[in-house]
Amino acid sequence: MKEKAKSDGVETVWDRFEEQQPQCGFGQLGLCCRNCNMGPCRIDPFGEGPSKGVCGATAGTIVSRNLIRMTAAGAAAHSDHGRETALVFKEIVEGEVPGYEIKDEAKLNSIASRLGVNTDREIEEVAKDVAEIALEDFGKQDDEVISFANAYAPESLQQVWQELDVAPRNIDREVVEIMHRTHMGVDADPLNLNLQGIRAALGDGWGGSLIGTEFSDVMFGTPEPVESSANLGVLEENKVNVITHGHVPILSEKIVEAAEDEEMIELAKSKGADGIVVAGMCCTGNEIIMRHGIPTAGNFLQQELAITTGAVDAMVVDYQCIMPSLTDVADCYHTKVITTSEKAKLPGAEHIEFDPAKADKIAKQIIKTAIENYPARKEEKIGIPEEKMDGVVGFSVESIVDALGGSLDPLLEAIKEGQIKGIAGIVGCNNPKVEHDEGHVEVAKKLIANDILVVGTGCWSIAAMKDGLFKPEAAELAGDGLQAVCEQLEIPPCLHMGSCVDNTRILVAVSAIAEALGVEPSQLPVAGAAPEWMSEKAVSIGTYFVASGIFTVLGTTPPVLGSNEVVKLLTEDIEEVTGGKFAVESTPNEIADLMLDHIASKRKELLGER
Ligand code: SF4
Ligand code: MSK
Repeated sequence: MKEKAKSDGVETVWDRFEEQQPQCGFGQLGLCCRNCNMGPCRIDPFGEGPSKGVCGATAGTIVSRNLIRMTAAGAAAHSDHGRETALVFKEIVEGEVPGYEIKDEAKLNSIASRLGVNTDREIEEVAKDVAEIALEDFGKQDDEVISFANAYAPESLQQVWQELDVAPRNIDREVVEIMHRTHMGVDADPLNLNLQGIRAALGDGWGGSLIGTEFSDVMFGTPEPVESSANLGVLEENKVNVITHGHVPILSEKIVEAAEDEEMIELAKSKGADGIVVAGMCCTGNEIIMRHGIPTAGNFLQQELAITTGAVDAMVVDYQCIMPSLTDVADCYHTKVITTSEKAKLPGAEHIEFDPAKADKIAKQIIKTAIENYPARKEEKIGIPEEKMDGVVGFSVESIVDALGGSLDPLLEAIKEGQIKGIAGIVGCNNPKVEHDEGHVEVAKKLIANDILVVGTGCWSIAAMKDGLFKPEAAELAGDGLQAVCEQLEIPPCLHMGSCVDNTRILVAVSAIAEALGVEPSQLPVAGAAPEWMSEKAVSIGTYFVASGIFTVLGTTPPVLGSNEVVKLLTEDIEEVTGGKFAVESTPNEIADLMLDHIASKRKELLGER
């Protein structure tokens, strides 16, 4: 597809990446500050030029401020998504959004029970209280930990947070406080700055993102195993192809329904098409593949290539991870790029603003726009690759427990016996700094070969699926122990747990395992990796995992190397307090080795293995 792009005269992310070389060294090291207009200031990493900004800020201060501003942006993105989900949920309860309903009452009751809400009432009453508590977590003004973190995080973890004074008090406040503290002349202490970064990240993982996941399950159903397929080959030449790209399931759920509407199918036929294909991309794709088995066209680095097939009649985007270049690429074909959120508009795109109160009508309008664009295809530019891969997805914590026969015990037993040596979470994006999908796939393969059960989310999931790692037969690539468990349970050795906000499913699973074993999450043979991360959300995700006791390996280097003090804090010192820490490794082999070593050392401590 890169070659097709070239011959069609389309510029892609890889071309622009080349044009940016060499990228700014100060930026790579985190040593540039432009937080006030006495700057911009740069610190000389070789110690020959300036060692302080105009205001006197040191490398440690500047690197820390830059890093936690990344965390703030990532936490804000996730949590704003979570808030939107919670607001629609509240509107369901108030009867203001007729297109939506409470689909999973059992999940709602289980959330309510965790929050201490009385469930022995009409479901609407329960829902009202749960919605109120969630929204309070975004706006309360006291200093107590947010209710969702309090209800979901293990007691031992919460104690650590209290001791460090990093328990999140309000999801939004922690983000705002980062912006305050990093303003010129406020917080200059690297440790203090990074602690606030941790607090905001915890507000994301155990707050905003968690609310996003849990309420989406209640409204759209908790995922269960379902077969589907992934890669650009899921597009069909003779059908109207609609791609939904971004992160929020609120609209894409309705687009899936609208595309199945007889009236829409008839309209597509009247334009000469055989039907309508809806395919996902990035995490909107993950949301609809997990719940409905809707195929996924690709992950982050494939968004431009999808349009390059010449067969995408509409690319419908909500927000996050949407390249502004999409409209330039679409100009070379007939594709309509449709923006739907007031928060995320693209010059050159058609804007059809989404309103949950008119969800069905708007979803139909979008599908209709795609259908009407079908006859505008440029025949000579159509070229859909054949590649697509099948697999089983839909592994929520609930469905994993179901697959295990109703309790975690068989998994715990397999871990204790050594059939499964440990669990690894692989998450995150694509990044043109590394070969597309290679890190994701190779790390996963090495881990399963060493009897590590792999779970993951985001663009990792799409990479793993395209490589066949979600097929039950992929168990053949696993070590003998893991292979036997997979065959017995009829599951693949790599499990798709959802979108980026659904990393909270991994937090919940790890917490449940720790509690079942009576240990802290940091004592478990568990490790995480983000081999190809690029987004600020990944900074927040990595930080909340580390602050929750998980060893996390990054495959692309964060902009922190300009300060040894900050590097030491994140890769060494933090382990003494939270039990988790970061590491950075660039090759998939070494990423996997670090995770394997960590898991082996935890097994030794926990189970006395040699
Ligand atoms: Fe320079 Fe300090 Fe202003 Fe940053 S805050 S731009 S280091 S003077
Ligand atoms: S979509 S945040 S590129 S995983 Fe969630 Fe993929 Fe990363 Fe976006």
